[in-house]
Amino acid sequence: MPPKKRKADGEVAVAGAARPPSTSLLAALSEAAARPLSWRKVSADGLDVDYCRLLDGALADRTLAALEEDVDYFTGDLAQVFVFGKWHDIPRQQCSFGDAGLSYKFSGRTVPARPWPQSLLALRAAVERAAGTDFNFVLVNRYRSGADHMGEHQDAEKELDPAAPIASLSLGQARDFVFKHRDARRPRPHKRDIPPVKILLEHGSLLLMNHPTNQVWYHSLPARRSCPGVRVNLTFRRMLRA
Ligand SMILES: O=C(O)CCC(=O)C(=O)O
Repeated sequence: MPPKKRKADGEVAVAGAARPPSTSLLAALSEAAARPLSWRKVSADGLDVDYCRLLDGALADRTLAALEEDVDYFTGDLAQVFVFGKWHDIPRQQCSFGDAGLSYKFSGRTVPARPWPQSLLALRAAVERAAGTDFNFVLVNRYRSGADHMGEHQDAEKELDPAAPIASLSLGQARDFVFKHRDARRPRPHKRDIPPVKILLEHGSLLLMNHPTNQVWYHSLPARRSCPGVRVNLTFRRMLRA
């Protein structure tokens, strides 16, 4: 493996700059997206999501290996959040890529989009074909172990195009993804007893969060000590330009 470039805090290396992905991986991703997919619909009050296995085990393994080689994650300020008056390291690794000039506000941070590396362009094309829509930004989250997690939140920022789904591709360790209705989080007497919806996100799976899911439901990826393996998740998004 070639040595990784040294970077200043907060700076992110451009993934894939050193070595382009093999043409066979690019071709296999394009073939995978052209196959008929078997979708499962999950719906509840204001929740509308679709789930399928986009990549088979072998292709998901190769894609994960390419991303592990190519992608460098944020360090320094961009790897921290300000909560209850203190800075904390985020409990996972994160970086983002997108079309020129785009950025995304997340956990009180403005996350800049780095230029798309080739491997992620191929993955984006496969996800776009499966989802039937186009995306201009991706947030990549890497969970080093079952202790890494993401707390309850909504992806309802104003720069997200509400008409486009958020497409979440998962690689590596399977982990539970939990949706919670906004009214189930309210204090009594406004609280409604709506059960959470849990979906296991498997290696190579694609989850589409369709409108109005993100306005009505919160989602999280809870810590799971029984799931020690590395997991990489990519949420492809369509951002509106200011
Ligand atoms: O890793 C996951 O599946 C969760 C990602 C997520 O919630 C997000 O990017 O907003």
